[in-house]
Amino acid sequence: MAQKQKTPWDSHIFIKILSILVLASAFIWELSDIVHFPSIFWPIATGFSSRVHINKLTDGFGATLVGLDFINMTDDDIKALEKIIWTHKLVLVRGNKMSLPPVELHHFSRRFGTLAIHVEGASRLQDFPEITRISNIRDNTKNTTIGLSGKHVESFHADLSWSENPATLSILQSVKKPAHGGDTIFIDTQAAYEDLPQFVKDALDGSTGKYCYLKLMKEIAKLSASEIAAAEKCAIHPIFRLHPIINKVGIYANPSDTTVINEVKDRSDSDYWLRYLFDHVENSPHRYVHRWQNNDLLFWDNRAVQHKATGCPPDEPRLLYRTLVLEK
Ligand SMILES: O=C(O)CCC(=O)C(=O)O
Repeated sequence: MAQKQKTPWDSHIFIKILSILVLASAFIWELSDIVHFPSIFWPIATGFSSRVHINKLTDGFGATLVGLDFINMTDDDIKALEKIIWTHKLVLVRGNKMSLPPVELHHFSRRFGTLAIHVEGASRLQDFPEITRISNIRDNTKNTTIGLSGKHVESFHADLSWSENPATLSILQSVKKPAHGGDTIFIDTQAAYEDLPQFVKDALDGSTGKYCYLKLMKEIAKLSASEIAAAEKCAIHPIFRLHPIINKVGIYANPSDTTVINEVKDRSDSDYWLRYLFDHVENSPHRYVHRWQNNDLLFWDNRAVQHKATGCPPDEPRLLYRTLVLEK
């Protein structure tokens, strides 16, 4: 009887060849730190025109970029960075030798779209009103802090969710970190949505919420009358938000701004569901706690994560600069 010819599939040669190729690629990629490969290969790996490495920040979400040169980025580099932010939801750039001066942060941020000017005038940088200070440093002449602090940043939120034109991308740079605390916690709200029981997803599917800036801010006396008038506006947004690029749903309702679920007729039922969602996000295991180093830059997608500051001792100065890229 004729014996069946042995094929590569039979002896698993194909699998072996594939494994060798994968190992070889990993080796070459590691080697690229030492050997200077022609720049033609860089865009294939990351989309950047210069050599940039991407590492994971947590098992679930977030990435660290090493080697990014903010000053000389091409338009394609900006697109590549955007893609990485939408994919990983949160991106850390660490190891910048110098602090990015406000003029560069402003210039760089504008390349992603229109920047917000925050409603709270006292927190704006004088020469660059699109840069907001986040800070506990006191301005004794005005009996306030020079930047947003406390309740403004210490409960989970998505930036500008109270506005009709909220922020898609936030860029936060650490200028002065306190000796203790001052961390920022991020929750992957798309993974948190996945964890919700099906009956909750069904019950709130398609619902919208009323998102108001003054939900917490009205307790804070440092706004001027005109700022209060401007800030009193509320916006309607979905409770669960579909990301238009990534096509995943995330929990957008947040304890900082969401006041009521419009389609739930009974106010106590609405309060119940909101408390349920806020607790679910607060206790979600899909989290990353960022311990700042000076000059760190963090980018995040407000359609995919919520964040809050942990606070720090009031006598330890903390200062960060933030820009927000608007959705439209
Ligand atoms: O201060 C922080 O750690 C977070 C800042 C914040 O909440 C924001 O930029 O919206």
